[in-house]
This record gives sequence, C-alpha cells and structure tokens, in this order.
Amino acid sequence: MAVRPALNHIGGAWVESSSHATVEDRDPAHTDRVLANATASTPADVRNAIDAAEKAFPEWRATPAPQRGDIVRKAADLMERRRDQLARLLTQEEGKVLAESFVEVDRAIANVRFSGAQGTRLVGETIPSAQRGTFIYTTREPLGVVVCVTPWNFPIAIPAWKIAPALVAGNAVVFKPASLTPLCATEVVQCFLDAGLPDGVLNLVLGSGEALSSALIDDGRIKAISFTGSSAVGRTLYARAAQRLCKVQLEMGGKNAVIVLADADLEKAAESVASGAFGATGQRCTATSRAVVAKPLLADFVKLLGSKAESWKPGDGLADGVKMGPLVDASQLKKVQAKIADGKREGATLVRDGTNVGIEGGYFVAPTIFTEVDPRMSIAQEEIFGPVVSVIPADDLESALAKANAVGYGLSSSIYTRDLHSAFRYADASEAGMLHINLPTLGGEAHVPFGGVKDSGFGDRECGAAAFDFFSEQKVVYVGY
Ligand code: UN1
Repeated sequence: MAVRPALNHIGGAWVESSSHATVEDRDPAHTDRVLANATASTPADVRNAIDAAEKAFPEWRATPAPQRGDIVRKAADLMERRRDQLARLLTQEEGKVLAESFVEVDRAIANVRFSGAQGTRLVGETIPSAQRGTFIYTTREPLGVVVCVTPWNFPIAIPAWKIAPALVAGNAVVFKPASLTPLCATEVVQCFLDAGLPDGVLNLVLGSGEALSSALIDDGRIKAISFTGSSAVGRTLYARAAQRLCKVQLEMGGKNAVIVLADADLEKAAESVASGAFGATGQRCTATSRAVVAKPLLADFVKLLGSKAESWKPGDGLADGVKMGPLVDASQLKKVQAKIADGKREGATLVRDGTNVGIEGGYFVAPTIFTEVDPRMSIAQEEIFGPVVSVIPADDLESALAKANAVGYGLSSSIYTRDLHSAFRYADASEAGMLHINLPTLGGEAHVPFGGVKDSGFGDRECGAAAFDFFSEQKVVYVGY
C-alpha cells in the first residue's frame, strides 16, 4: 500500500501544517508498514481552523436545520457506500479485526443517520405563562464554534457521533482526532465534505501535544469541547475550560464489572465476560474488566472462561481465523504488560498469561485471566485497556454489588441472574451510567444516550437526542399579545 499524506482540512482546503513536520502512522499488526505521514499541527494551525470555523458559522447557523440534517444524512449514505473501504482502513490503522470494524462503521452510519433526521426535530416547548395574554416558547440555538476531541480506539464511530449532532445543531466544528488514527479521521471528514458541507463548517487538525491542546482549550472563541479519552486528561481539560465557562462534555475510562450470581446461566455469563474482556482487544471504555462471581460458581466459571479464551486467537485483523487484533502501539503494549506484572506482584492468581504470544511484527497480547482478585488490587481498580480480566469472588448479591461499585469509574455494568428481585436490586444499586441485565457490558445503540458517572463521565450524554442538549443552548421567548 502506498504511503499517503494525511493533511489538515481548514476552510475548505486540505493543507499541510505550518510546521511542515510529519509523523508516521503505522499498522499495529505490521509495525514496519507505514500507512501515512500525518501533518503535525501547531497552535497557528489551530488558530487558522478556529478562524475558518468562526467565518463559516453565521451562514451555517442561518441554514434551516432540516437542510443541515439533509447534508448530514447524505454523509451517512456515503459512509454506507464506502463501508468496505472504511472498515479495512480501520483494521489497518487501529488494529481491530475486520468483523469488529464493520460493526463500528455500521454504528457510525446509524449515528450519523439518526443525527441527520434530528434536523427536522429540533423542537422547543411551549410553556403556559402565569400572566394573562402571554405566550412562552423555547428554541434551540447553536453554540458557535465547538471542538470534538476523539480517541484512537473508535476512530470512525466516535468522531461520527460527536460531529454529526454538532453540525445538525448548527455549530461549526474543529475536529482534533487522536494522532494514532489520522486516516480514519480524514475519511470521516471526507464523507461530510462530499455530502455538501460548506467550506469551513468542519475543520480537521491533526497532531498531538500540549501546545496544540492548549490552543484549543484556551481560545475564547471555542464555546464547547466534547472530549473522549482518559480521566486524567479529562479532569485537566475541564479545570482549564471552566476558567472561561466553556461547556465541556467528558467521556472517559471504565472499569466495568459483570456480576455473575449463583442462579446465572453460566454459559451465557462466561460468553459475555469473554466477549466483553477480549473483544476489541480490551481497548474500549465499555470493556468488561472485572467479573464478580458467586463463590459456588467460581471454579466452573473460571474453567469455562479459560476455555473460551483459547478461541480468541490474536493476529492481523485482516487475516482469516483471527479473532483479536493487536494493541494499538508500543506504549499501550508496555502499559498492559506492566499491569499484568502488577497483578502477579499483588498476589492475584494468574490463570492465563497472554504476555508471550510469540507472534512477530505487531503489538500482540493474548487473553489474560486473573482470579482470586481482591477488589483493592490495582488490577481491580485501574483501567487496563487490554484483554485482561480480573475474577473477584463474592458471597451474595449485596457483597457482589459492593465489590462491583468499589471503583472510581462508573461507565457500564452487568448482572447475570434469573431472579427478578436481584435484577431490580442491581438496577437500583449499580453505580454506572449504562446497566445491562443478562447482556454484556459493551456498546450502545445510536439513538440511545451513552455515558457514565463518577470518573467515567461528566456533562451531557452523547448519542441519541441527548447529544443535542450538549451542542445547543435553550432560548426562552416571552410574547405579550
Ligand atoms: C463501545 O464500547 O462500544 O472510548 C463504545 C470508548 C467509548 C466508546 C465505546 N467512549 O471506548
């Protein structure tokens, strides 16, 4: 495959950064393969992008919302037409297996289509006035120039589900994707452009680093920042943006637990934990990283999970028979290896060690399972972002709930039980934003709000109609007649 340049898109043109520097973008399954040389942006490029967005905003704001929605829906149609190409690129650039890439692309399409259709539904309210002869109504107004900062692990779906509602709501966007996935970002932008988006309404700035982030966070013209990434970065971003009352939406880490009660369907529960822990190589914020299992089932559960782990064969995500792609880069590999070493040192029982897979050329690990894990251990507390699961024994429902909740994060959770009381007690008590009963911790549907509590999420939810709460402001009009 030829090495492509990956460029910024500013004010309707594909342009190099003012630094003229580039960063190599490599295939994590074949680290000797360079896919692109991505332009490395500077604060000056960010300012140009914000200038362009600011210039384009008034006309885009004045474009009727249904027309904005039509353009966004066309972008979804183009993504659908380019589905194969997008999925293959996603596997090459990020590493997930092709089947997972298709699921991600389809989710992006569903999100963009949903947001496009919302163009006809940006409704307000009428509210009865306490005064005679007075009519009160509300409208939704765009915010202005907004920033979407996205991670490498869902480099097509997350940009899609941030950018689409931002645009339909009438904002102009500066898009800053993760530096590891510039080509996926480029192709997402291309779909919106080919759908007929006017120049400057969507701008792409590639690169990384403190100076670049500062230029985005501290510019007073930016009215809102939607961020997906680590909790540490999210906190800093919020603290900085709060200084100038910039709206912030944070989607951060997870340490999601599946509770398996003694009356659970053992096969389904083990399958759910395997897919939750090993799918996407564990590199998703909704991954299952803890299984809190009732003691009578513990031995059988661990055995079954271990046998399922065998089928999660790591390798090149484009190759037949491979079920799990590589980790995204060398630093992620090092981090996952270090976490596994921590678990051993802390005294958890390592049932299956995936650190030495013996596959050359990429950042591979295999499924890793710890059992007899104490909830206070770091492997039970910290996000790993790799195919590693900690099995934690529990005595009963209440102790399982306490253990599942005993983390800083609160994104998703799950319970396997056949008992109605246990299911509803869990639904009341689980400290997470997205709960699952007899289903894996993974994913989310396009038209449904997505997000977490505690260290996992802050601000309005993403996806569904809720996404428009973040990307718009309410205006109230009192009319005396
Ligand atoms: C999913 O797990 O299906 O960065 C989506 C993440 C989340 C999105 C995950 N914000 O992993």
